[in-house]
Amino acid sequence: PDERRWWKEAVVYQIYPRSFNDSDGNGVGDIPGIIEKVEYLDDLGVDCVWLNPVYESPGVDNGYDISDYRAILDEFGTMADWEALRDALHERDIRLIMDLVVNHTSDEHEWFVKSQSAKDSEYRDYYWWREGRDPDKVAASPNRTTLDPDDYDTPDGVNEVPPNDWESFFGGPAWTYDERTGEWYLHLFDERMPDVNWETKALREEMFEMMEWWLDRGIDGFRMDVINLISKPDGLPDSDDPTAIVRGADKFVNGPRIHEYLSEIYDRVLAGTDSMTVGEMADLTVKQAKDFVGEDGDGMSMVFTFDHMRLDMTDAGRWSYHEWSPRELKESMSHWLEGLADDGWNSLFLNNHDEPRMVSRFGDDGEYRTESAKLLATLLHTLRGTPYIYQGEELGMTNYPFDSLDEVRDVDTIKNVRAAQRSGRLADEDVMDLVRYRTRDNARTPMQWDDSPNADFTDPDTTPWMPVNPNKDEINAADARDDPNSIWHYYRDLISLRKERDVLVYGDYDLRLSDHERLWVYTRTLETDEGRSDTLLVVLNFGGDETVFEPPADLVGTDASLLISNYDADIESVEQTTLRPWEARVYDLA
Ligand code: ISL
Repeated sequence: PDERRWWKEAVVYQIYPRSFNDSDGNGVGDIPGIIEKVEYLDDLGVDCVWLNPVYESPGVDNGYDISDYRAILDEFGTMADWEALRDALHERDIRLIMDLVVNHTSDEHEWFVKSQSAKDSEYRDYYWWREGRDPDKVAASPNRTTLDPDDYDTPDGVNEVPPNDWESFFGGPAWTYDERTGEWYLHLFDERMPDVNWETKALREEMFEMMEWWLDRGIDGFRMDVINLISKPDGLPDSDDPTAIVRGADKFVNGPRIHEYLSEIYDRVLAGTDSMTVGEMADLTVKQAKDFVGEDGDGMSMVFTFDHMRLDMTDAGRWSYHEWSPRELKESMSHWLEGLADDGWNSLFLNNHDEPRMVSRFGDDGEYRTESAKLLATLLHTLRGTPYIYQGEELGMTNYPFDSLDEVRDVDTIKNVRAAQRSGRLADEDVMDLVRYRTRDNARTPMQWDDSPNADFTDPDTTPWMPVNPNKDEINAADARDDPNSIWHYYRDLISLRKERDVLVYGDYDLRLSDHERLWVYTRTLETDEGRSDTLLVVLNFGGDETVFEPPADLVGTDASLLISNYDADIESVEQTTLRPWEARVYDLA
């Protein structure tokens, strides 16, 4: 049964601070810049901000490489600025959740500096250090690693291969040789982002204290970065699937002690607080998700999962392309909605700072940009779960027209493209098409506030850290707020509807016409305390063609009004009708 919780009713707005608003004209967004825009967030009506990492960091992965968990990156401001942001949000009843990155730190974190210094350092086991292997023995073993020797450096005279065959998410081996002690350390991401060792009790204690420290500073919860990677199996065995996209995933995703660690986090830090926790977890089944977020789970509020973000890839992973279909999207998301209907809670998103812009990927960023952006918004705000808006989504911001790899800043893109080219999985002539389509930098171009030279993200004379999309003349917040028919106003209406109608939050989701190739049709139903039932019917025409909607027989003729739509229509009842390109309708059957 549905317990009321603030985070179920909330709409979350995700801020990538580097690209949001620059207050001091150095080309990089900052915390005072966010404060200037709190009123904007309040006008839009969002209830909670998820702030991407703002901690001290050398910036190898834009802040996901943390060198001090309790300090704010200079470029972004001071702790006093952060406190002022927290207060400005709270004054407007907007909550604040922080990114929690505890699978790895920066190599500049003092724990790693000490850990690296000597084998007998008391910090040695804060990370994963292992001896290398003898290449001849590895060559003879059945799980022979296929790691490319060009991918890792060992000094002259050191004839070793990495301790196991695991790969990094950014391409190449998950191990780097360190000359200081002649051992290798594990990193599932960049080599400058070593994985911490959760087996070490002292490390766990440090993490719990750090989380408490932030909660004491008045935050409302955490978005937990790659949280299902933190448990590694004993002995760090080779992968059983040498052909996997990221080799070793079968061993380090949802590792053996993951539930122990998360329950410990809950018991030690979160129990008794009203915090929201959202676990970023790729490679998860519905059944596994329940063990994290279900009634008998580890106490997390919700999961961020990625099945629907894989529909446009082949088995070769992110650096491949596969034509997705609306029906596959409907099936994939419905699988999660139905799977967690009675136990657990979903996050609703179609883009974030790691993904292309949703209107370019799942909508139409040309002729029907406005209509399709509104349709996707209708979907996200009328499904059962917590909607996440990624900055600029509410303007219908699009992918960036990258011309060459030189314009790309993202370490993940650069390394993976290089690895895919080297292994022959990606042909040179396909590189730029795929980069334009897929790079995480699509999400990281500056927020488009108006049509001035740098879109008012930074001073007109400054070169911003990422180029501003040239379409800022047509797509920007100032124009959108002046136009009552804009995507921005549509989001605002959707957000306020969720506050008026409990059925949008707590209502059951029932998929109708499930076999339809282009229409996504569902009802949301909530039995009210007075014994009435509140029902909405959502009809989405996924594509640029007109489509005939034949309502399910039991609904034909039902009295209805139009609650919200991206087109005008006079509705008195549910009838057969021809839907226009990307038309989205929410019928109120009350
Ligand atoms: O970007 C990806 C595909 O969407 C993934 O490979 C991504 O790295 C993975 O989803 C984990 O993401 C999180 O942790 C990374 C960081 O680079 C991402 O920005 C973050 O969201 C390492 O901390």
